[in-house]
Amino acid sequence: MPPIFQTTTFVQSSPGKHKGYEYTRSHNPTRTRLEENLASLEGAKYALAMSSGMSVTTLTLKSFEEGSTIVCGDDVYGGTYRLFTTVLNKSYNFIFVDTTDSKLVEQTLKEHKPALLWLETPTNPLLKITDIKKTSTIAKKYGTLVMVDNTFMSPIFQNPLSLGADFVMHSMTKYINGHSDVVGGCLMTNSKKWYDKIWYLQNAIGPSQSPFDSWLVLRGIKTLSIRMREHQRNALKVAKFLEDHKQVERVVYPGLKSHPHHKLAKKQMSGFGGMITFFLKGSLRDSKRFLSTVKIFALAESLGGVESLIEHPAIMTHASIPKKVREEIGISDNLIRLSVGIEHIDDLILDLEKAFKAVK
Ligand code: P1T
Repeated sequence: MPPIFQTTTFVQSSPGKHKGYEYTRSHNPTRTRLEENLASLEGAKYALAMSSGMSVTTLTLKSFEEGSTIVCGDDVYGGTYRLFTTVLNKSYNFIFVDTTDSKLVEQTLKEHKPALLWLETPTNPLLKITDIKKTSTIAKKYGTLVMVDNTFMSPIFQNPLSLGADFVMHSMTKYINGHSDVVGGCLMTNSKKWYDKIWYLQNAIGPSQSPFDSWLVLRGIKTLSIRMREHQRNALKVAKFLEDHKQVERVVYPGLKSHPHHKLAKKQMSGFGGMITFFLKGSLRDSKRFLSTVKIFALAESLGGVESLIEHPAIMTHASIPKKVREEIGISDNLIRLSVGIEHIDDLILDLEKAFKAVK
């Protein structure tokens, strides 16, 4: 097993002459092991492991010249939206568009010639799917680089670099680690130039992943593939249960034929993942009642751990998006998001059944 190099610094043979490692903010052997593993999972040449998904987002953006234009999908994790619209908007111009509409993407790129196109696919929480290959081809025409936040699929079900993207990121907090005990993020790319730029910022600014957390993530990755298989197996059953339920207005799961991008999902992903979004028939009060009744689905932010989680995006993960914008894109008060874990399926269904009864 890889040892944890739980040290901040490394002895040098003579001043300025180190033996491969110098200081843990710059490099650490346990983190290097993790980064090699992450690169291999995404079929990338380079990977960086940082202390959160948000650090990866920040440093990637910071590696672009100030004043650059960034085009971003209109449905992204609330924290990404908050970072772009309240912090990084002082240095960059952001344009939000529905990236599932490739004509609209082409029009926007043609007009604004952005430096970067930021895609989340499937999106959080509406599970919209963007055609990575088609969009990356369009982006190349206009000299725009493409980032895909691949958190929801994990490297097991989708590999954006192979579809033409320039960068991939994950919140490792989610599926990659999988045990809800580490906050972390990673970036993968085939470009030495961009890897060097972003590593420089990681070292200069400081959000490098700690040795212990790197070790935990390495341990989590050992079961990533079987966890993803089980997440998906349970999620498909839960999605079908919800689709048949008369108290449900609509279910969104890429593995259902009713998903508007189901065909694209089948083409671009090798699985559908464990995330489900559904619209409960009823009011905000009913949603709250539902969320407070479930027991096996833990009411908490985050996703991708072995335990099932449930949450209310409008109040929780996406609260930093103004209500008007939320309503425009469809994050309504009766929208509930599930991260389906790997518990016994009967327990999960029974838990949801009880919550539906409580609302009735
Ligand atoms: O939480 P952190 O590791 O910093 O990752 C941020 C992040 C980035 N990208 C996506 C798609 C995400 O879902 C997240 C974090 N999301 C949640 C905490 C959540 O409950 O949706």
